[in-house]
Amino acid sequence: MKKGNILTLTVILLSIKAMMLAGNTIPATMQETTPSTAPNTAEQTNITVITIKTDDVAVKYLQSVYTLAKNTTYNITFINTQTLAHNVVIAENRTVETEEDAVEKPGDILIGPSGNDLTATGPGQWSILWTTPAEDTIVVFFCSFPGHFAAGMRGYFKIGNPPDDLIPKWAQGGLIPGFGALMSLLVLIPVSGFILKKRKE
Ligand SMILES: [Cu+2]
Repeated sequence: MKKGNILTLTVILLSIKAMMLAGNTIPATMQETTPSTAPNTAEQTNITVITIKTDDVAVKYLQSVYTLAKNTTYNITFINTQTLAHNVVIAENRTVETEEDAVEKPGDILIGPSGNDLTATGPGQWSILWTTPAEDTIVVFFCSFPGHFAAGMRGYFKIGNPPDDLIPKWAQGGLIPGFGALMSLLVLIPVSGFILKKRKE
């Protein structure tokens, strides 16, 4: 075999090996994405379903921040997995900063039993269609059963690209984000130290 042919063969074999290796390194989670659309009726009209679910034990929702598009209709589905009664009140046109604010008011949207119904119990599932505001804003939602807002059963929809000062005070900054940044630094310092040490060697 000529030298040139051997070289070509080697290049081809190396390329095949590289392709195989590349194929193996794609994480399984990146190969498939599942769109979050409802079956049957909602899928026909292409309405996205936003699911707000209770924690299995704690008086809070599993997810508290959702980013939605402006002037778009969503299917908001509330799932209560607990025997304790809960609901979701969307306070579209007002701010909700305290437990006193966290009661049902005219203009609010109620999903599930009313917080004024003290005989209500869970579990259950309720859905409504809601069209988001046309401007960049924050809309708070909460559970209106007495004491549940204060316990942490609250969240907000980020509609479009709202300014940070619209975020309710109970959801701003505080200990947790600062703590997270500190932890990241503590992890990064030894790692960068190790890299620098390796480079010097
Ligand atoms: Cu509740």
